[in-house]
Amino acid sequence: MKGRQTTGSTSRLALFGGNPTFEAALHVGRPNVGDRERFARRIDVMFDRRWLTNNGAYVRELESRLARLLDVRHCIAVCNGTTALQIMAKACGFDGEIIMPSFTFVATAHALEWQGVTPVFCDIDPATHNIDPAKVEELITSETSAILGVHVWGRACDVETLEGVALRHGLGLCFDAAHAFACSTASRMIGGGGLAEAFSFHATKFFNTFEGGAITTNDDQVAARCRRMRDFGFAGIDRVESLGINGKMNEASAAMGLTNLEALQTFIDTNARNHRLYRSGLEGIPGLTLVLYPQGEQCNFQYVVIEIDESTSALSRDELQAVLHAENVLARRYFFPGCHRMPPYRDRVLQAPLTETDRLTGRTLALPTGTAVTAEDVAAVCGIIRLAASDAAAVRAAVAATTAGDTALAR
Ligand code: T4K
Repeated sequence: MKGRQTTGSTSRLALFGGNPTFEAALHVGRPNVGDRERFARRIDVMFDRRWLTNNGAYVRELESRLARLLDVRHCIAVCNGTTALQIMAKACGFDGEIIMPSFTFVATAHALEWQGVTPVFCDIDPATHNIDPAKVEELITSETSAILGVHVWGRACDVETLEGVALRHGLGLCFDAAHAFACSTASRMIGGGGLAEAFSFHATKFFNTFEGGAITTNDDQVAARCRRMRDFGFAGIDRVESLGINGKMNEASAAMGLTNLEALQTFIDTNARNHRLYRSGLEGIPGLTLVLYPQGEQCNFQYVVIEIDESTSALSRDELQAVLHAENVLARRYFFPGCHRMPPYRDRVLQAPLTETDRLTGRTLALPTGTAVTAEDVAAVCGIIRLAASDAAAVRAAVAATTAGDTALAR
């Protein structure tokens, strides 16, 4: 453990001048790293082959392993999750408007906006944090080309109902599965839903290729278009068949992916253990609930997210975050303030109120997990939260004083 246990009186909290529990920052998403020697050996082979990118042997091996794991016909590896979303939307022929949730990482909206497709934000179901299919229908206009669901925290959208809506209105359907690698829904691996799904393998994701991502699909034509578009539109030497971009995954990234795949179960087990420990460590704190994962499904437990209901909690989400940051626990407010409140979207008129989204963005806090976070670390984080909640009035006053001090300094 990198820190000490924070128990006893709140005066021990760093907010009141005590030493931070953690000497070094405890991040929400330190990268999970598989066997370094195996990775180094793969890199040696890569140099021997003198093949560094552009559909190399490691990329092809990774794609076929991922397709098998996700039980899907095609997997197209790309350089990051944002590019995966862009290529997916373009390859599916989407234009005009796409209905998507605002409660997601801003990359989901940016990927569409960047290529001239307008994101139309839909409210979420507060029980699942995912796009509310009942609210999708009222946003459909003559400009709508598709619905983009996001499997937030790795918990699947209501795929079946969204499929029904898409079918009724002749719309495309695809998914941002950036959080949902190695998760299942209705006992099927996420990856084969809608026309296509887009994954992120960013360093902070539970499975990473440094930077990277993939598009998965069961549609042969969508797959062929994605492959072409990833490589400038080339369909053969000197033969460009469509608009394209450079979305290629390099061989070092694919080598990292192959190495991390070998350690996947360890990553999942560690995340599951941490989640279990947070669950017991935070039990019974009024107003605080831990986001749970569906029983009986495969799950990566990538995110440990707490929801703080200010009407029953002694401290607000932001007060709790201030306490944790003072202890060097860098909890994150994913996905505050919601895409619709960020530029360039915030000046636009909403087509429908985002009441549940606005409520949720004020309540969620992501806590550190992953293989860099030990059981002792989790116990210490839970101890800080419990201690802060036990003397909320003093904590609230200290946070207010710190904030007032910061404001005065800024002037
Ligand atoms: N769709 C969704 C739903 C997504 O969540 C994302 C990405 C995307 C699409 C786009 O996929 P990519 O194009 O990124 O592949 C992070 C990640 O950068 C982002 O990938 C992720 N979602 C998002 C939820 O979280 P930040 O701004 O919080 O990243 P950053 O770099 O501050 O990292 C988070 C923590 O991890 C920090 O506290 C520091 C620590 N860290 C980070 C890196 C990069 C490390 O310890 N080591 C590292 O190497 O967005």
